[in-house]
Amino acid sequence: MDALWQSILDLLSQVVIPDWGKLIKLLPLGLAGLTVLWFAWTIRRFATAGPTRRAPARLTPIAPPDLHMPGPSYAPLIAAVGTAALFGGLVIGGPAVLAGATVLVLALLYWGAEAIRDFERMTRAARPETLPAVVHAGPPPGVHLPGPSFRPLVGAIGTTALMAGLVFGGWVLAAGVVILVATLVGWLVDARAEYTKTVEADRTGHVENIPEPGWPRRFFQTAAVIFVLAVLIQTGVIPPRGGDAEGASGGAPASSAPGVAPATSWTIVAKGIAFDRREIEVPADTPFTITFDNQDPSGVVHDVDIRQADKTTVARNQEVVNGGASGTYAYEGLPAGTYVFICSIHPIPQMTGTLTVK
Ligand SMILES: [Cu+2]
Repeated sequence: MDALWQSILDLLSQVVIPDWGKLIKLLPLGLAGLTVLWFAWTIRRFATAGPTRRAPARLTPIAPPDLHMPGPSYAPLIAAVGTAALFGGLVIGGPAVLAGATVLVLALLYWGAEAIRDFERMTRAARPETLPAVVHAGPPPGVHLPGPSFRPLVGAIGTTALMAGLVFGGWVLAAGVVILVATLVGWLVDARAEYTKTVEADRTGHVENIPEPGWPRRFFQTAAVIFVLAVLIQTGVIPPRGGDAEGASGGAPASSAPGVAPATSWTIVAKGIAFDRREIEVPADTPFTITFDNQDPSGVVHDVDIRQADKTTVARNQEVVNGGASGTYAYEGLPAGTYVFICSIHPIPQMTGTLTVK
């Protein structure tokens, strides 16, 4: 009897004190089963649903007479393929980007062509045989339109030159100011001429436009020459004072060069994008200094680097000094030999000198 009772208790304990760990593991399975059951039930409902519509059968849509419905088109599908190609290209990178972009552009062009064709067909259908001829010879009476003018275009170019001048400073800025001022003066001249015509109209009762301008070719040419010259001077390709500057500042040190005595401190002045001396001499393996005075306008920076005689291999590198400032460069000693000292910003003859180390 006891054994029977015990077996009943064991059986009940399975239900009363369940093994939660095992049951929780069954939860996803249970949910999946429920989902499958729900789908099965839904599919069955659809399969067995009878006709539920009581209204009359749906009519085939017919657009009202004035409305045009575009026909079916593959363009959106093709454009989607093109977009996918572009994104694929972006993922793969390299030439695939170009290929993807090409596919997309072609797809959009196709879409555009289709739309234009559609539009033209529609307008052709809607257009009456003859259009009413409404051709105005000019503006309505009482309205005066000024004639065409190149001033806004030229003004934009002048402003661009001025902005470039603000960025690069110095001579480019001067050129920008000159070009813009010339533009604005020309604009004022035009405005004055128009005003004169308006005053004249008080007498005659009719406003005449100032003569139609031709292409301002001479202005463009002059402005281009001024701007290019300024850029060349600014970059040091052309010395601002021409040949006489080279003769004055370049000739004198050259003639006194043989008399240069070795020293451990030197002073070099930079002016007009040129060094004032082109020969210095220092003792071998001895530190030396160069006091560098940049007398060019602010924004025109120079430095004094030391390079091997090939003018390319850097031996000692220095920071730049801004125009209007001066500084002292300290150099570590160099082995005996011939070097050049050079401005790395303007590696031109006027900013290159010989450094003899003895
Ligand atoms: Cu320089």
